[in-house]
Amino acid sequence: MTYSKWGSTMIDVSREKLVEMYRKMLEIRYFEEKVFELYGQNLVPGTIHLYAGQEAVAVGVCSALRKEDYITSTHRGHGHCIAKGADLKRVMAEILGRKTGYCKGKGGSMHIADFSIGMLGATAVVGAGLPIATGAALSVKLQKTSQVVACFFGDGASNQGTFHESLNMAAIWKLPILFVCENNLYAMGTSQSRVMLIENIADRAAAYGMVGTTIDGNDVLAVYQTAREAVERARKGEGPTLIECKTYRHKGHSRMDPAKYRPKEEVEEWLKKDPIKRFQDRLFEMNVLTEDEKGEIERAVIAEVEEAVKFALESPYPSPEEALEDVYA
Ligand SMILES: Cc1ncc(C[n+]2csc(CCOP(=O)(O)OP(=O)(O)O)c2C)c(N)n1
Ligand SMILES: [Mg+2]
Repeated sequence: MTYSKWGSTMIDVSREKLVEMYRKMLEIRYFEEKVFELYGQNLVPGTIHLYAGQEAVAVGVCSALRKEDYITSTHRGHGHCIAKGADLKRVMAEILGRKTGYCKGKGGSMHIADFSIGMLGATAVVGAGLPIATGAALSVKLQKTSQVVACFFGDGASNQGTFHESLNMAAIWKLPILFVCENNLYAMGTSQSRVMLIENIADRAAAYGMVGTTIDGNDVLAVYQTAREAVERARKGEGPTLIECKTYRHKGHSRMDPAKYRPKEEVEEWLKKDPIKRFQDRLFEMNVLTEDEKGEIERAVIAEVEEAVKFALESPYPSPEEALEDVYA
């Protein structure tokens, strides 16, 4: 075991696990860069919301989960899917609208789900993941399995009614759930300070009698350690936790949004806190990673993403006759 210092806490985590976390974060980053490039080439039908910059949240949380545990996602969901172990090829194929994708190319970026790895789905409706996650956690409790649920959502979603209803229900029923708020300071072009009088969204946990904590969402070990503690409490029947991760998206809200509403100094400051660079420096310091190993990992990840792109581009589009298949409403 390697012991890594996080704040005043020592985390017991193996070298393999640390490298795996680093690799997953890189996978998400390269994947998103590729999606951005493909979008620019007009190969992505619909819109996209990129996760680059927020990798430490998805990877930190999902690294504390088991395969059978559940997650719910958002419109910015590629990172959650990848962190939970989705097949890069099928994710890319879905984003490019191809038949080999998770929804046979008919759902696109915001509808990817993979029940075989506990990924209950992305959703275009802001705040819609919260009641789904709460329902999943209730089912876990009633069936007495030892699973837990991690529910990802944004700062904007925390102003929706679904947030308040879900947190209250989860608290009174002591459901095994982690409410993971990715506070990237903006909901589209609206900064948090324009729509909330509080600075820390985790303060809202107290209103439901729930444990709440605000952490550095760009420090993957901080996220991992906090998620582990919340998972442990959830598995013991001690109920939900609200974890607010302060983070920042590198790109605009969606498509080609240049995000001109963000002050230049703010962007620069957050780019310096890039979660991947920070983790990489930490791994060098801890002697977990060498320059050679870093290069090897990068090459392997780039090859894997390129393979996913090739697979997607070589896959056919669904045929018009299939348009109404698998449609439930
Ligand atoms: C119910 C609903 N209202 C409004 C929208 C339009 N919309 C899409 S994303 C978004 C902002 C969401 O912000 P946040 O929850 O902070 O997530 P982020 O985009 O920052 O990841 C809005 C308002 C929507 N999709 N669904
Ligand atoms: Mg936001």
